[in-house]
Amino acid sequence: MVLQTPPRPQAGAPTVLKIVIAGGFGAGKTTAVGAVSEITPLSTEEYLTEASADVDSLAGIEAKKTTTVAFDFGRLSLPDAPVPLELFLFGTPGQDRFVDLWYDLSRGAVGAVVLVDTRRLESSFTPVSFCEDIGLPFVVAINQFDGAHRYLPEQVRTALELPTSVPVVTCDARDPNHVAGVLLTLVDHAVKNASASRVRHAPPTTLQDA
Ligand SMILES: Nc1nc2c(ncn2[C@@H]2O[C@H](COP(=O)(O)OP(=O)(O)OP(=O)(O)O)[C@@H](O)[C@H]2O)c(=O)[nH]1
Ligand SMILES: [Mg+2]
Repeated sequence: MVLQTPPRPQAGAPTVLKIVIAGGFGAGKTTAVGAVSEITPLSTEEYLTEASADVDSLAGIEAKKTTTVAFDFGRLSLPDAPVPLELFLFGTPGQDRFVDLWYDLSRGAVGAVVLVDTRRLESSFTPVSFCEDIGLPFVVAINQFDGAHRYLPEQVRTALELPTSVPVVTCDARDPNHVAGVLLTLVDHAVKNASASRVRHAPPTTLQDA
């Protein structure tokens, strides 16, 4: 049997990165993937029913009719980024009970955007802890819903007990330019994180360093 080696990436070919769009129930994950995707996004929306009313609180998002039950998928090419990029976006389901899926969706990802709805900040704690626990670089993007109080990024950082190394930005998840900007912030953060960890784990260069 002849084993075929995979084709080498061609010079100038975009770097393909997998990115997770995380966040609490109703934070705007499906909206963000749909806003920025250049293909018709794959979504797995199901209607909310009375059966979930006790567990999936709609306080503040009473107009919400559906919820993601598996994942969202979208794709975004950024040929003009400093390094041409092709981003594969995977939106998670929001509820904590889907945490097994969060693990599956995060496999091989370079990082995550954690979308935050400040009216329901408590729903952001689990996705933030999840990223911290599995060592997935992440940025926090405050999705500024109409009528919601405008908290400063530093206030949200304090409330979520985030170190200064984690970027906190604001966005409107319905705006493709905003979402693309957040994604670039994440890629930049993930690259810096990877370089820092390479330096931390670099083998000693002299015996004295050992
Ligand atoms: N005003 C406003 N509405 C938004 C924004 N982002 C999302 N929405 C609305 O908020 C609702 C929830 O958005 P989704 O994108 O379904 O949220 P989600 O995080 O995917 O929700 P789950 O998958 O159920 O966890 C929808 O009705 C959106 O139209 C925003 O930036 N501003
Ligand atoms: Mg969704």
